Amino acid sequence: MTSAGRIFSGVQPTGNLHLGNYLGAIKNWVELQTDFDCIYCVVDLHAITVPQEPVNLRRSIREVTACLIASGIDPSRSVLFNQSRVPQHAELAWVFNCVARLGWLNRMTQFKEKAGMNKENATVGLYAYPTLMAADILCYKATHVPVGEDQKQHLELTRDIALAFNSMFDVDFFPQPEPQIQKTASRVMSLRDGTSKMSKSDTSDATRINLTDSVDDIAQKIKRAKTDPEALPSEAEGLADRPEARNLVRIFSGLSGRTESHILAEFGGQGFGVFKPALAELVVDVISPISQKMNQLLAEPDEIDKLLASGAEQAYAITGPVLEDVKKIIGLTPP
Ligand code: AQP
Repeated sequence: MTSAGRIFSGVQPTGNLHLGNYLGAIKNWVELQTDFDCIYCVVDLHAITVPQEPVNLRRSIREVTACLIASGIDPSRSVLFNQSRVPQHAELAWVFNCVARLGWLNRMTQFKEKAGMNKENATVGLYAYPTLMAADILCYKATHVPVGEDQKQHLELTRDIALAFNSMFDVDFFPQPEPQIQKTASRVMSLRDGTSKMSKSDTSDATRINLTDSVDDIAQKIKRAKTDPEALPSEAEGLADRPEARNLVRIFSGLSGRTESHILAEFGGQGFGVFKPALAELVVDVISPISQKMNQLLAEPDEIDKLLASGAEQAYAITGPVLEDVKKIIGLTPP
């Protein structure tokens, strides 16, 4: 490895990727390719922790792959594949299910959020999601993991599992992966509710900007985005109790690379009738080239499948030996 370290990160093929995925993860992943040895995974085994229609899942795996490539993930520089093609993820997850304690998983807030009121009906897979995530990271002995706010707790658990494994078997085998904090990390919120995150699985398409949206869709969604009747403030503090306004300003900031203060110095005192069209123009400038490239890629689905197969081979070259060592360490195979 000649790089600053090895990055692992993943995205679920649970629907169209949106502006939240782009600003919160993918944009950063593209930049990380310069300094790190990067492994990017379409985490289809995570996707099935909640019910998926097989036809949609199959389509989403290709779409998400096309979207990552169109956004700038370069399969000749980074390893790009879908998780289910590399069996060591699931195999190591089982080993970790036998290392992690129920008490550790009981503390995971994402399970509580995703299972909602009907916890008894949630799948065992949704509950064990964090041990699979630990396996994803550690079967590559990744040193750095880009994490959003919502994944910090899972990364902590990954570190605990690595330590527990090393201590149970008295080895120094798994590294302690470090969170890779994004310079521009921010949570993109729903266009209809500034207090809940923009999400692929939100039933209302009006809540998000998909990376596949047309110019007209983008303009309409931003025009109809919930706001308040006040003009924009001239300073960032003025956004404190205005979640919808803050969200739009943050999206502007994430896409333009300008600070919130800088943006408010320009738009402060003006209404959304001025700000929204400027934001729509910016979103279109960033997203249109991505959706065009994505459509070109999706016109040749076999090529996407070939790329995924080739990425899986590269991934397997790393995970195969790691799992052989794990099996020796725990006594499943001769030393
Ligand atoms: N709204 C968001 N703002 C910032 N970052 C976000 N991410 C997702 N939504 C936002 C980041 O995108 C990466 C991939 O996420 P994921 O698809 O694996 O899972 P998720 O976080 O559960 O995303 P969704 O859209 O909400 O999917 P569903 O609806 O299927 O659960 C992660 O790094 C995530 O932080």
